[in-house]
Amino acid sequence: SGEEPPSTDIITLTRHVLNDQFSLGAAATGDLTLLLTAIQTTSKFIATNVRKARLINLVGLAGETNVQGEEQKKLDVLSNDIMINSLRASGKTAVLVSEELEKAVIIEDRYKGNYCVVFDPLDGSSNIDAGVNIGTIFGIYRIRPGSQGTIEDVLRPGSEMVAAGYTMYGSSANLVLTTGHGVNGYTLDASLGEFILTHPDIKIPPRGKIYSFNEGNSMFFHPPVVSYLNSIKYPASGKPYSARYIGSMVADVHRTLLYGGIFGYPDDKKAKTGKLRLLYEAFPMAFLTEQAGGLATTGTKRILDIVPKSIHERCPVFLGSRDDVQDVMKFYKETA
Ligand code: AHM
Ligand code: MG
Repeated sequence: SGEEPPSTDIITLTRHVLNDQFSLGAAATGDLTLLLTAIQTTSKFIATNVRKARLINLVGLAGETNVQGEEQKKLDVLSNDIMINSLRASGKTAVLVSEELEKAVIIEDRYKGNYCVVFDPLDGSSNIDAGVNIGTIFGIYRIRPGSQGTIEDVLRPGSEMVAAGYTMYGSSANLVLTTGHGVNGYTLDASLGEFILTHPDIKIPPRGKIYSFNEGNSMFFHPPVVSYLNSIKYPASGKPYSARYIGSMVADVHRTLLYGGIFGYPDDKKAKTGKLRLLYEAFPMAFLTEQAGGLATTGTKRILDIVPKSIHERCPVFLGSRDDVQDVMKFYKETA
């Protein structure tokens, strides 16, 4: 029988997004496609560097010098730099917000475009040295009509994002994306250097069997969270949930999208507004989760409805399977 010939009709991320744009007809300019191309390039760069981090001494603290006497950049600093450079050079952005930078970057006229990108260049960086999955998270707004690109263009509810996604750097690099028409997952084919559609139309199961919280913080948790966790650990059915917590939001959310269940990082007596950042962690993940048929709440409020007051603010997060997230919300209602 011999070997199968290779497929000559591969669906790359760019082709897939372009196809979406074709279906929009005249409204589409191709700008978003070009912006996403820039994001793909940064993900390929970061994936490559995460992989060779051990070899070329990217692990560890920034400020160290290598044998040639060159300054070594920490992976998260490097990831931030490549994203800023590449997004600016795309000519499609007006405002950039990065977890790594205290202030928003306002793009100069020469390169200015119509989109704003909020991102965490390398989330879960405490996991880098152990070789555990990490990722890049991003959200995209279109600037408001008539705006020249100011911070007000990103201080808007997550429901106004036009696209969001993440790339997870694991055994392979997986880019998961929504442009508001469902969620698709792409896997980097390293030999082609392209993200190939491998997980079309991801849908979260309506109920899962896994919960994902940092329960080490239990002594600080508020009563609704404690009661909820007890309800899944000591259920009347006698079938408790399994615990899975990687401590990398991208990896924990990725598993939740594929297998179902619930991921939570609540506010508590110590972290008064939770830990995760609203703009470039909670919003993109909430957008993806809803587009996959799940829910994302602070416990009492839909995450995508929050209006940010500042670019680095935090918010409590519960997201995942619809029924599981509704269960948490019930406990919040009961104790209100
Ligand atoms: P970081 O942006 O400093 O990497 O922190 C965000 C990470 C998330 O990836 C993860 O969900 C969370 O912090 C884990 O926090 P903790 O170690 O408190 O459980
Ligand atoms: Mg982060």
